[in-house]
Amino acid sequence: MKKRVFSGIAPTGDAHIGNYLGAIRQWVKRQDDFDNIFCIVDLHAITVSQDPTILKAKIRELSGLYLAAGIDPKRSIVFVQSQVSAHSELAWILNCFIPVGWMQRMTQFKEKSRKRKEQVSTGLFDYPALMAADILLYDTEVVPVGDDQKQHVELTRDVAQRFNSIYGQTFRIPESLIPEVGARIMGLDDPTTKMSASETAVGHAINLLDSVEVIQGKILRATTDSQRDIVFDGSRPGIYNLLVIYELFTGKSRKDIEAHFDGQGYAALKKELGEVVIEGLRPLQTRYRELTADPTYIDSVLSEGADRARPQAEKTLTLVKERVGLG
Ligand code: ATP
Ligand code: LTN
Repeated sequence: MKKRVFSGIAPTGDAHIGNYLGAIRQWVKRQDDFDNIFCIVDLHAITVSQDPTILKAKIRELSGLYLAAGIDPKRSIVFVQSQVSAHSELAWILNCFIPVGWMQRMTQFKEKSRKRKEQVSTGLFDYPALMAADILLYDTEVVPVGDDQKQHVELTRDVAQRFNSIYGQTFRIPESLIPEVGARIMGLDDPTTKMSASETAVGHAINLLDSVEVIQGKILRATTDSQRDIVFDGSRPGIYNLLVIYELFTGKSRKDIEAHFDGQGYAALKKELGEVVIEGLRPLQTRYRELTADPTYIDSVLSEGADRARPQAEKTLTLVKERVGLG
């Protein structure tokens, strides 16, 4: 029996190379090692305000990107979170077992609420309870995510343990799986902040569907420093981030990369990095265009995915309700 994997991405903004290198590419690489469920977490998307027409389109776009990146719907379940109502139901129940103090410690909430000028929703605060429900519904053992989600997986473990200690063994305790390199790709405009879909500055992120010209332009304008050496030095975040992206797209060793750029300037690095990223994304972009040429294909994959996920989720939900004494 393979271990169960569950992971997801919110269909907010444009998917970027941080999502790809930190999450999607890892899922694809280890697709055969696990029994996978990959979700498009649209209920998480509405924790911040969304335009309905755009949200609907982004759900299909992100699904298409999962498939174009190599997620095979025959080997992995791909579905949209809101199509399986057990996610919302279990999130409510788990809410009742999560002390407010745990939620208040979540750094993602603190950062997101600090940045937002408009009102912060209760949903944004409660985001980790819904994520815990996603994971716990499917007896998940492994949650492959970027570095920023580690704390949410910890909270998931804590609430699962708490529930189990009150009601007896109900949930399996999951673990996060975080890549050694690429778990935290930084913004090109500001290499001290994580590349993020909700950051709207034009030069911030390389999006997976960006054109050749846009990718080149963003990399050429990336923030660096006033030094010269092209070496992996964590204390120089701009150059370090560009080199990590280069490393991940080429698969070359750090030693070889440093030797390759020895004596060259930042302009040479940026030019070559642009080419490497463009070539690295080309197969995904081509496949994306092929897949989306048939407008019904993605919806059929999603509907089949939800049909496969639903019975598993309902089984867990029924057990939980019984344990709690509901109904
Ligand atoms: P938002 O800022 O709107 O929350 P995001 O760009 O951070 O969005 P998420 O939907 O939160 O993206 O993340 C989806 C997956 O991609 C998660 O596994 C997350 O850890 C990973 N991820 C997101 N940003 C990065 C990044 N900069 N580097 C590596 N992994 C990332
Ligand atoms: N919060 C995650 C997205 C997410 C997720 C999940 C990831 C929602 N539910 C379950 C793994 C497992 C994020 O990346 N922002």
